[in-house]
Amino acid sequence: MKKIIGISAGQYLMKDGVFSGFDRTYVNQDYVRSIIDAGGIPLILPLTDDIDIIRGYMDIIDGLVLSGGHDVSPLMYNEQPKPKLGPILVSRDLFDIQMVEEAMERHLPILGICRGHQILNVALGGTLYQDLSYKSDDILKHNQEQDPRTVSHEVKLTSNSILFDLFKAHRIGVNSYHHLAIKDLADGFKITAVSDDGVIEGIEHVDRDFVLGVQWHPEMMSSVDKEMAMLFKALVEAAEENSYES
Ligand SMILES: [Mn+2]
Repeated sequence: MKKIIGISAGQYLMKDGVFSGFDRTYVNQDYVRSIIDAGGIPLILPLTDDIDIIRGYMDIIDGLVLSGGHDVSPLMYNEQPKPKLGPILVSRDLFDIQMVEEAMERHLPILGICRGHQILNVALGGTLYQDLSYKSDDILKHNQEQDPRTVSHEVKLTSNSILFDLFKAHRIGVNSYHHLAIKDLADGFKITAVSDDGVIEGIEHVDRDFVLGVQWHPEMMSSVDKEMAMLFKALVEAAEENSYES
């Protein structure tokens, strides 16, 4: 049977239409398509604060995608909010952090995307810049205003990384939809992709076969970019090859 890849869902309050005022669980279709194209079974995992449900998710899935969404609350890494922090959803932060802890315990492969890349770092003890301007006043444009399938800026890949093995290049083009970035890297991770302004755009866990975060959105590029699609294939393959018995 094909491997089941869980995708952490976001949640937002409907502001218009018949269902205005109702919370909606969602992921962008590109995540679903990317998992299907990679040969996996996508399964959307709605947020909950019930640990038994989270553990139930873990019993079902073979790999985990942490999807994009709200800014991460700085309270998750013991900092107070600064003025440029955007909208947060603390219930989702707590959900994602518990998902990471449970998935790590079970040695599941994890792919964190954008917010997922950030929360992966926070869940394992790292910190974030609440806005790129708090890192430096000389940074690249990371908020893309063109087709999401196209390249916005480049990143340098480090050798001896999953990303370098997939892309077989020291520089690749990525899209960019973030104003937060990793500040202090969590223990156990190495940096595998950096933009020219020093923003950490890729991380990998050194003790696991496939626990990886990317600051860009490969799922949006995977329909037109073979290597971006390969990243999802690598996740599904990691799920297939995972022999860890919890
Ligand atoms: Mn970027």
